[in-house]
Amino acid sequence: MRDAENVTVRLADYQPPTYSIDDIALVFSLDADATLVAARSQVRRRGEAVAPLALDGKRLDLQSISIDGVVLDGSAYSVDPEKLIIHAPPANFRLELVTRISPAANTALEGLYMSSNRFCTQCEAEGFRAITYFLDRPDVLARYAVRIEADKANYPTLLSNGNLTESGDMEGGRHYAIWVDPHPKPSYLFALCAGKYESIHDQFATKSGRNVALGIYVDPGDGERARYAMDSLKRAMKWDEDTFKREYDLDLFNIVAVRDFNFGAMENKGLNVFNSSLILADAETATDADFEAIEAVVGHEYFHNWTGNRITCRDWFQLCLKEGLTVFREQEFCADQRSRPVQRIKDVKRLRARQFGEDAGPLAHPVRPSSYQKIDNFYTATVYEKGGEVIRMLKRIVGEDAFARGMQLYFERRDGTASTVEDFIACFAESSGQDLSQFMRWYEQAGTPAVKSRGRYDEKTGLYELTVSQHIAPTPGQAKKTPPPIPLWLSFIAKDGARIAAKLEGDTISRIEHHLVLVNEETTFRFNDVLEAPIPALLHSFSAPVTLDDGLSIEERLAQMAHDPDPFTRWEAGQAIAREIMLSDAKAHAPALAIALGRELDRAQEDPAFAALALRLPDLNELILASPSPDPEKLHAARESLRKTIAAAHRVRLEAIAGAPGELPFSPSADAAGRRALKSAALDLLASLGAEAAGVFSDAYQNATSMTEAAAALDALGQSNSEAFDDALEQFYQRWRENPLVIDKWFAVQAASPRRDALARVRRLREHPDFNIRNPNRVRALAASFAMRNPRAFHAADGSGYRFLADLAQAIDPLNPALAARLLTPFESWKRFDEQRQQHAKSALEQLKALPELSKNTREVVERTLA
Ligand code: 0A1
Ligand code: ZN
Repeated sequence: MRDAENVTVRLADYQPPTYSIDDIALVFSLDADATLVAARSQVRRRGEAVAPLALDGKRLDLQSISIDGVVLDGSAYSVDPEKLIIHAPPANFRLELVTRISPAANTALEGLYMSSNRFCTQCEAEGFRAITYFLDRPDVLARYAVRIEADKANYPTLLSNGNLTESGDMEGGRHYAIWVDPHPKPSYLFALCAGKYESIHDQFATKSGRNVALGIYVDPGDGERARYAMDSLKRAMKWDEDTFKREYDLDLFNIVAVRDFNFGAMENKGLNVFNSSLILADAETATDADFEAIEAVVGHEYFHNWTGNRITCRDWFQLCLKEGLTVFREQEFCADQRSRPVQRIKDVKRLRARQFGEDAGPLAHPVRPSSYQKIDNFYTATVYEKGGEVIRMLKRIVGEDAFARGMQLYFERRDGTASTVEDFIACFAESSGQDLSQFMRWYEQAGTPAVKSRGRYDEKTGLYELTVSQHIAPTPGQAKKTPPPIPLWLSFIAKDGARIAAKLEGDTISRIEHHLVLVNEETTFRFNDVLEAPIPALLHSFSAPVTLDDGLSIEERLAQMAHDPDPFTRWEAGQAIAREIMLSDAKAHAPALAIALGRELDRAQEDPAFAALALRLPDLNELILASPSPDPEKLHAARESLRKTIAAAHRVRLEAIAGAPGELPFSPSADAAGRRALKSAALDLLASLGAEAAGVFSDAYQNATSMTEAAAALDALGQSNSEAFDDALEQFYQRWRENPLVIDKWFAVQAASPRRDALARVRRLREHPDFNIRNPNRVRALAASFAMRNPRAFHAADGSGYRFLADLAQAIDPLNPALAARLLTPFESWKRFDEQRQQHAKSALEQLKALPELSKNTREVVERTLA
């Protein structure tokens, strides 16, 4: 069935609901092809006047409807594909509905669906309406009681939110379970899972002495692989108590891992549902990045219990209220579990890789968008990652104490409510006594501020003047911008690395660190008593999500690399030199950078994880974004040439690192992972030497004692054009063919390999018997790896990469619109390229746009990208 016309929803049109539903009792009679859902809701009108009740619904087959026990006459209500409207209901009544749905036919993976013969739900954002008619909006909070009935042999485990109050057998080999969630919640947090699982169990004693039973449910045979997730969960629970004074509030907390899932994971109350890729890990099959992601996402979903579930969003425009804040909490958790500076650099890399491009293209939108067609399309890097940065800046601007007090005020005051960004910010205005109205611009304006700074030092007077300006380029629908407050965490060093104290005009003492806020378009900060020419670092720990043109010379950046006290600044100085060399063909500086990176190698044993980051140059996507008229071929060549200079200069040492035996027994600890990261970085650099270094990679592959090492060696073989790549791939496939998560890696490493035959390879892989268009992980392993990690092939001048992606999205769209729409986001950069590429991208997008049956999700993305 064709979707209804696209309708734009606007924040400015928000109206509170005219009815509330305080309690809902659901009975699920589970059957893969025909599940019956009986819903009994207690409905209450909020206003005086009689008003129609419009309930949301989609793909539902209404079997019966009654009010207070009386079956409704056909004239009392009407049904269309998206609504059930009861024309004149009483003020307070019991509504009973029975709907029939088909989980087996649900390929969209939204609502109730099947994954490997297990039932599973995904209700955020608007999936509950595919289960029953309801006020499916986050500001309607109800208490849920859920009875699940199913065949006992096929579906022995029956799970839902809250606490299990009863279970037992029924006639005909069926059984039931009743789950009651005492906490009122919006429908998007509803969950149900049923099937055959293996489970692992543990316990957590909360600070106040409550004992929480923890369970993780996975496919039979996978139980042991969930241990790291369980360990992460317990650490997250403890951390939230220690850091934010937040305790868990139910007697049990369950996680279910599913193989088919559109996103990473979902924070349903007491019953988190996870993509299995973010639960399952063991020494042999998971990379360190997998372990890190599991820790981060298990933490993220758990932290939602307070930031999202107990305090939820009034409407979907407020999505960042839960997501930005929870990303911030997740990042802080990971920083505390591992190395704070390394975590910060990784978070910045991710922000730059995903969000800066979004902010600079046709899909740019504010952290709090003001309109949307399909909210599914707004689970973006801007809402999540930039949303997290906004919280980090808020903390910098109000200060640690006021931030901590503001958070406690928020938790206390807003608990149990559906809130807005304004409600949140008000807590910090109160705790800090600051006027935060200008800060709201971070939520309202799209676009990455471009900050420019220039310093002038007067040796005679010891005066240093630093002029800092900001500018945000126009974004779709926002031609004019007003300056947001930009926190600058600033300090100075001298050429020899000594820290330089300076007295800010108006201040009484000299300081070695300055916490400033740029509130205007341009400000000159004056510093006195400056004894030497200072090299300024303005964004310690990347204190604001901006681009910075600080005009420093290569020599000054080299001094920062060697000496700046802030690890982020040291790392960034190296990246900036590399960018300059690659973008402006400043090849003459390549040897100097190679020497500086040699020093990183010298001290690599102190902090191998940091050295690994320093050795990785900005990737091609970053260069494309930073280049006014990007030519992917040229940029790739410039990057390879610089990598080659560095690799050749340090070949012996890099080979020694790459060839060092793996550590056994395996440990996923940050330290061990850091040593493996250095090894991977060495392999990656050596890959620039081409097939001549292939022996090192083959050896590294054969001798690998962990998936991290094996994957890094494969990746290097893929880059190096060596024929050994195919042999290793075949070996890898034969070894892991029964493990879908590892086979995802097999697809991904090939799709990301920057070889001349990349496109032919991904085309062959699309036809591979293990490729499955219905499994989002497999689709992303092929398509997202190709479009996002292989920019040279994706942006091929003949448009072949664009056509591949558009064709695949077209095939997926009728099955899974949310996935298809998301796959297309790499097109966001199309307008930055030359005429020929633009034509190809445009025609690929127009081919999609012309499809009459295109889903609302994909249509919105295509139209916004083309606009
Ligand atoms: N709230 C989840 C993300 C999520 C969003 C939408 C989904 O389905 C359409 C699924 C998950 C999180 O932040 O982890
Ligand atoms: Zn989230």
